[in-house]
Amino acid sequence: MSSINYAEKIPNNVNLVSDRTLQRALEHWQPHFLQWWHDMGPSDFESADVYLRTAISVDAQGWAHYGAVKMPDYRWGIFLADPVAERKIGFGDQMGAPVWQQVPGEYRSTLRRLIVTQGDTEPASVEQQRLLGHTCPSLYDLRNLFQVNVEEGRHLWAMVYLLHAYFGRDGREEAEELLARHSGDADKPRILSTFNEPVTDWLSFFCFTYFTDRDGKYQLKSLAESGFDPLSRTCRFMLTEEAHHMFVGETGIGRVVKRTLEVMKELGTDDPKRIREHGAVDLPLLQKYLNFWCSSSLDLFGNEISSNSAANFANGLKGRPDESQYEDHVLRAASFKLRTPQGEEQVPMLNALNEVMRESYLKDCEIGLKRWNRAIERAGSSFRLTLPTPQFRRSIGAWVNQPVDPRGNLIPREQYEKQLADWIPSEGDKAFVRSLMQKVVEPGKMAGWVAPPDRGINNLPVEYEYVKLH
Ligand code: BYC
Repeated sequence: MSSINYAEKIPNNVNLVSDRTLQRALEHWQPHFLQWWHDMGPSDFESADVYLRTAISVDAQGWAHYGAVKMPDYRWGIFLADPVAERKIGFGDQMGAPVWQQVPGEYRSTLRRLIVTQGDTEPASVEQQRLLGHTCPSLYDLRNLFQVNVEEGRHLWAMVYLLHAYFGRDGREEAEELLARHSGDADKPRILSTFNEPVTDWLSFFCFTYFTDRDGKYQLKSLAESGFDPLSRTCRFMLTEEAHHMFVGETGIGRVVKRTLEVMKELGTDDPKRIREHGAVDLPLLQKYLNFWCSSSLDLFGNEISSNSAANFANGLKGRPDESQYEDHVLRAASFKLRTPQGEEQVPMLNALNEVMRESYLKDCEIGLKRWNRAIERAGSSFRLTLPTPQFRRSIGAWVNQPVDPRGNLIPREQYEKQLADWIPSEGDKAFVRSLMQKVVEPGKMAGWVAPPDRGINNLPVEYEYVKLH
């Protein structure tokens, strides 16, 4: 077990004290990070005591330590999963060779780009969620939001550590840039599209943590396979934290469904207008939010055909999630059947790995849908929530700007434009959802559009005062 030394300015299990230059570089970056947190992190809750989980060691028992913390005092640190003895590269043309403890010169810029792209999403999500605290549906939810936020901050630290420790001066410059780009900024936006979308209501937050954090899970899993061992170990530990973020999404949407079903039963109707008048989210409206966030998150896998992904795999930099479940780890002879607007094409598997990942991601997304639909079915409604087809509303790749409906049919563009407001939230839908977003901060009380959770955090009751506001 690697334990974390909390006496140090930057908690870590990478023996930071032994490298004074690195320690000084990170200590120089730390106040910039704190200033960014103050300027761009959760607004107006700096003096609140939040019941947060902090990692105190990286093994299964010790990584989650709970206690009341003011967010600016959160101990953001650098934690890597324990090394695997004699680990070998598990895929690509160098399969079986020992993993690298240093960055191979020929892969330096590619690895830096991958780490920067990953790192950029972490502070971006905190910025996107900056104002949500003001409309929290309960203290339980407020605490979960802040837990997600501080951990995204820690994930930024994880990537900044790699940049500082392994990429010299350009790594340090990239670390500064990670604090200089901002979500939705006209001049310096975040790198990936979804991370510039506003997340201004809690329905979007639940969808974001369900769909977008799940992209995080898949990308981190594929980087956890990397032949660059420090990146692999970093991502392995990040995945333990990521699971909670998706839990927030899955149970959040589940609680919205539950509350809607209660209102439907109470009113004896599934008429969206009546349900909205009663202050709940009708199921067709929820479907629109799922369509929006799922399709946006699908873009995060990149182009269907990508020479980047082929090279990353062949060179051992980025594998497939759970690489060991596959039989062929080289893929030089394999091909993939790809659906394009022009018809089906047989393409080299190596070039189609973004699509392979997108497909397995979508399968994972189905899990929550099944659970929510079971609840809907049990309540006697014939409505079913679905995922949009991956060809719907794509802004990258073979299907970019193609008029495809959520079921995957290519339809006349005019019809598509007209119907889009039936498939993703219209301005009116968004205004309605915003009208539901009223702050509820009495311990144990919930906003009327969402059911209480089944249980509280860390065996505490739901009524516990998870955030003490001052
Ligand atoms: N928006 O060859 P292609 C998370 C760029 S989420 C804008 O298809 P490739 C989290 C692409 O970067 C996980 N640009 O790309 C979740 C490339 O540009 P360059 C984040 C896009 O390399 C919630 C160019 O288009 N981690 O952790 O095969 C909260 C050519 O595209 C987009 C990662 O993404 C887009 N949607 O694949 C907090 C892992 N898509 O490089 C956190 C690291 C593509 O030619 N990143 N482009 O200038 C990667 O593995 C890859 O960069 C991508 C793209 C999978 C993103």
